[in-house]
Amino acid sequence: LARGPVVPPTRSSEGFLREFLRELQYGQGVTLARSSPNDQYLAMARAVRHYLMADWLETARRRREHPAKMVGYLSAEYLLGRQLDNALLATDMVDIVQEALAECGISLDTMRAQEVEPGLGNGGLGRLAACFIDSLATLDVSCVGYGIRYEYGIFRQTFVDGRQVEVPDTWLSFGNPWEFPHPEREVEVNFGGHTEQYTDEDGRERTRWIPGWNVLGVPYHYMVPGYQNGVVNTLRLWSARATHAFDLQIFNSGDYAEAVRAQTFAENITKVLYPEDSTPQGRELRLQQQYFFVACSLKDYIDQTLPPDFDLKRLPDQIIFQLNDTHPVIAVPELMRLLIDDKGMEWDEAWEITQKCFAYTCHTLLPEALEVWPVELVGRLLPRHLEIIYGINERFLEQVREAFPGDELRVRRMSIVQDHPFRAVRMAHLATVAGAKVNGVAELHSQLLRDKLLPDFAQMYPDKFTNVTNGVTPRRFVRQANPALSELISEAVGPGWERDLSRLSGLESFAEDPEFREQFRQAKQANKERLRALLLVRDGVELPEGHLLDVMVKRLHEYKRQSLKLLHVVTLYESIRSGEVAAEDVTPRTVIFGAKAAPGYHMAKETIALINAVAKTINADPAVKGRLAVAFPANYNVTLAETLIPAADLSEQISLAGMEASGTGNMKFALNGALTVGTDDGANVEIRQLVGDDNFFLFGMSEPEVAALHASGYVPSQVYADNPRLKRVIDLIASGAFTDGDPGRVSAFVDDLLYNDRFMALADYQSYIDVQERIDAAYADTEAWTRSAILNVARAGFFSSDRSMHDYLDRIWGAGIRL
Ligand code: 26W
Repeated sequence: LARGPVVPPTRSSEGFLREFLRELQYGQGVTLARSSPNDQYLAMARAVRHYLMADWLETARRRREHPAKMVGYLSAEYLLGRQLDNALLATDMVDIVQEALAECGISLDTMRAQEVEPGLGNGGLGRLAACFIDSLATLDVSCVGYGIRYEYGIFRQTFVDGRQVEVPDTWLSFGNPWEFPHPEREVEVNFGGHTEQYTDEDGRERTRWIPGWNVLGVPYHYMVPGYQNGVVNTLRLWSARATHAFDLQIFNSGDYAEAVRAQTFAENITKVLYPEDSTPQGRELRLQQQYFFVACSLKDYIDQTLPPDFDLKRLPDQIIFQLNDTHPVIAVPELMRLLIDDKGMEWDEAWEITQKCFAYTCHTLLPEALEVWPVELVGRLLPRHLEIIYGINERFLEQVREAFPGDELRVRRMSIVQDHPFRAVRMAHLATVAGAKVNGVAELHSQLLRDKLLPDFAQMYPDKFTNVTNGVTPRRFVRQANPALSELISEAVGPGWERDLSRLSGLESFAEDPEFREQFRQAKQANKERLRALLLVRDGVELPEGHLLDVMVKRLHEYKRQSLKLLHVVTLYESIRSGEVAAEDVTPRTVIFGAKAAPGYHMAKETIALINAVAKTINADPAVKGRLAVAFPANYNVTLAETLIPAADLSEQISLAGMEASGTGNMKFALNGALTVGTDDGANVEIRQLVGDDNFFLFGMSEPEVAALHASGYVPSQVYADNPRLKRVIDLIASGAFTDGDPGRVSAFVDDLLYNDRFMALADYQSYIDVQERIDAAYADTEAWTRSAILNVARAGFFSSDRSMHDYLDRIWGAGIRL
């Protein structure tokens, strides 16, 4: 027994009950009779874990014994969502567990509700990382996800008088049954100090880094189960600890309080996730986080994962590190440092290896979202890395001068180190120079990346640039979030589509079947009822019945244009109030917003306050009752998304064209049978191409039109003056009609629209109102709408993150990664 493979517990409700009660009694130390729901949740989660353990150990053994090239996914964020249901689905244990719990008088739904989701990410980028590791496990690709175990994830959003107030996310305070700490695998990470030259035994001039201080990284392992395939990969999240030296200091100095303070200082590094998702603050602690987790990850891989005598010349055959945006890019000089300073390699050889070990994914087009780190800061925190970055830059600029003689302007544009407006390292340039490949996240984005964001680099390295359109995991976002639709799909196309989403195309012909359409509507209706029940207990919100459910959920950002959606809501309201249209002629609609604002993003917070103010006024006005309602549940997160998205009729994807890199919520909505109203932006372009113009509501300027308007000079106040309807709407807001008669509370919002409007909401206003009128009419034709909704599902199989992973394998990670 001791020498054989790990034997999983019996797969039956009796078997599970035994595991559960053992965990409850011996793990939690309580009897069933005296156990709290939290005791029960922790015990059952650990019992579920038992069923994954044999596969986890077996997967690890298989990967050790048949070493194939591995993907090291480096991401500062993983927005995982709740783990329990995911594990139950991966092990196909829902029924067994439900039955066992029923024996104890416990409901599975109560257990589900106990879990606080690990919110270790901001939005799209973090959720994408979570979808990708899910898909890699399902495809049995060897992958380790590396990241940070933040003690506090994305803040919990509350509203006080309609304004956002952030509350710390204490996700770990009731215990976390999903993680495995490995303090024995701790690694040391250095910071600060200085460098010095010395001559080694062979008489070679070398550099060494004399650090000023250090911390320890303790890995916490998470299981990443594939979908019912016996594969369990690993997510390795790092947590900062004080080095043991601090313990000694207590004895040496006798200053206990000072020693403890130092400990706190070290542990601050992984204390909290930065909640800014577009404007990097250039904060020292953030750079510490970035270096901390990549230094831990590289060291862990080289010293603990590779065989002890491994020849590092062959490193590129063993690993490809995918850089999820620029956040982990400090890994590039770190690998150079390891190879040169620690392993004694020459620069050219180290650089050749490094260039093959990294690939870079860019997730933005906003210039202000590109990270630059002040040279002063990098030099103080990572003096050796700064020297290496200068070394990389020097050799790179030589190549630029060779390729484009006499073009010093270009040299300055391309330099990894900028001089103006302040001396700083441009992380995107470093990533592009070092990466074997650079990819955008949707066709349009990758095109704009080449043409607008990094054109000099695309010219110099045309073959480096490629596209991989994002995707989402069908396990969580269809199978788990939408059981009603999932059942219908299985009946129509047979089981197994969860692992081959292209099979959704089999639904195509069912769009013509009236009986299927009726079942499809019933599934949507069931999801709406589930949402109503949730919002009632979660937010005390009572959703009206029988409405078109119009949903805009995503981070609050000006470029995403929640402001434009708000102008539409106020337009509907104003047209009923003014008597321009009779209330009974209006298609009943409930608009749901969900959005967190970065705590320091003033305009975003003003927009939240205004949405809440508008909602309050509209929902209290009998003149529009039953016709128009607005809901803004606080704290939109993965868990809420899983109930909201399957209930939606209309998906709002209304960013200014050329601004949203891809979007992934857009894909989740389409896969759940919502129709999209959207601009030609990000992955909307591909969604529209696939579902067809008849099943997509396109509006607004195209990216070239945006560029042209920009060039010709955009004057938003002129648009306002020229459009009487828009003028009435803005005037109504400006009058204080939604803010208890106080115009002061809306002036920042209104003035920005009229005199700045960087993202051209007013320019797209009329087009948006027009398309929404078409939507009202289309929704009234129930059969045609359902047909379109089914075709959205049938034609959206492309947006599985499994397909994205195949594209990464083909275009970026290359041969040698076993499938
Ligand atoms: C503070 C620095 C910073 C800058 C950018 C933090 C985080 C970011 C991210 C790039 C923001 C982000 O999540 N981008 C989104 O990435 C998604 C996945 O590729 C895309 O679908 C979204 O369009 C993009 O906005």
